Amino acid sequence: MKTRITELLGIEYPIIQGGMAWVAEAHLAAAVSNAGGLGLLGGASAPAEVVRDMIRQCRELTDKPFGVNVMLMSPYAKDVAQVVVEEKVGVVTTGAGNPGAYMSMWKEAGIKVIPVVASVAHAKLMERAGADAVVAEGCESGGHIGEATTMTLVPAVADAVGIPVIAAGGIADGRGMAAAFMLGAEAVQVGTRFVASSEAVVHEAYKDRIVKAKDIDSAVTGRSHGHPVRCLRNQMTREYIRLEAEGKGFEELEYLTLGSLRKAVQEGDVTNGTVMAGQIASIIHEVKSCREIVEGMSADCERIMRDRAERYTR
Ligand code: TUI
Repeated sequence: MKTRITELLGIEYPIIQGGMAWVAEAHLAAAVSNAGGLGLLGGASAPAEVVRDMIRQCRELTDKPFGVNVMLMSPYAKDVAQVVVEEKVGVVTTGAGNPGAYMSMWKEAGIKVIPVVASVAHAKLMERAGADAVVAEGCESGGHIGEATTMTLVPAVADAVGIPVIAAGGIADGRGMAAAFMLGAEAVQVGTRFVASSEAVVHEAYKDRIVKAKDIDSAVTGRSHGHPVRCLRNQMTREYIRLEAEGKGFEELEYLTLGSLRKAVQEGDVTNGTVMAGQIASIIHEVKSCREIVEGMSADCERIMRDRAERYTR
């Protein structure tokens, strides 16, 4: 499949792996890139030197293009922003904020910059600031989310900007990918589906929780204090949501989630840890290799787009 995104990034399939905190490390990113998509390393809240090591490790594992996600709420964001320049990373995506302060530095270094946006206003701002593309991320996504759904955000952003749009949030198979293309996207960013991949260095209990998730298992914590995070329901989310209903604020609630994503991803504590995952977890029924995911999604997407066109236009 050829789109402006496959051309821009020099990749075979228009599939980008989300830069997920604690999950998007070198093995996963390299596996996605080796499969023909774009792997991303998640800077998350890691110190800059840890991100530098991840970049160097990823280079050992693939000679294909890969990128780094800079999480702008990180206390180390400024240093990570510098490291991607020093390490000559080809592609940077950003999340959870406005990357305006780093834009000229990255563009001067020849980096392709793709901010994740959750609104039309932010997408327009990023286009004016020189972004090469945007990821329009709907609130079906796991982790830190905005308000709009993928179904409404993607066409609205596609209408509002001239740069290519990558759809994210609720996409885990060829049907979702085809739907995103119908909404005006030229690639998809996929998170949860890659967490449940054989190459993801994630505790088996976390993968199993995704594989067993039902449609109603998704919860959002932190809406009351303006830091909404989507994850799978468990003891932690029940307690969090109960305390939120009692009117507890961000500071009081933060202790519940401190280190809790790492606890789930690395220790497999899916009861008290934070199991970030998108709503689409419920259609994921087995762990697959990154190659199976990338090739399977693309093949199904192409077939669906061809078949449906014939079915509805006869
Ligand atoms: O960043 C994400 N998802 C994330 S980051 C993350 S680490 C974290 N953990 C706990 C609490 C908070 C963060 C886990 N998941 N997705 C990209 C994304 N960006 N979604 C929404 C946004 C966003 C929101 C507001 C982007 C920009 C924005 O405001 C723009 C502005 O002008 O400030």
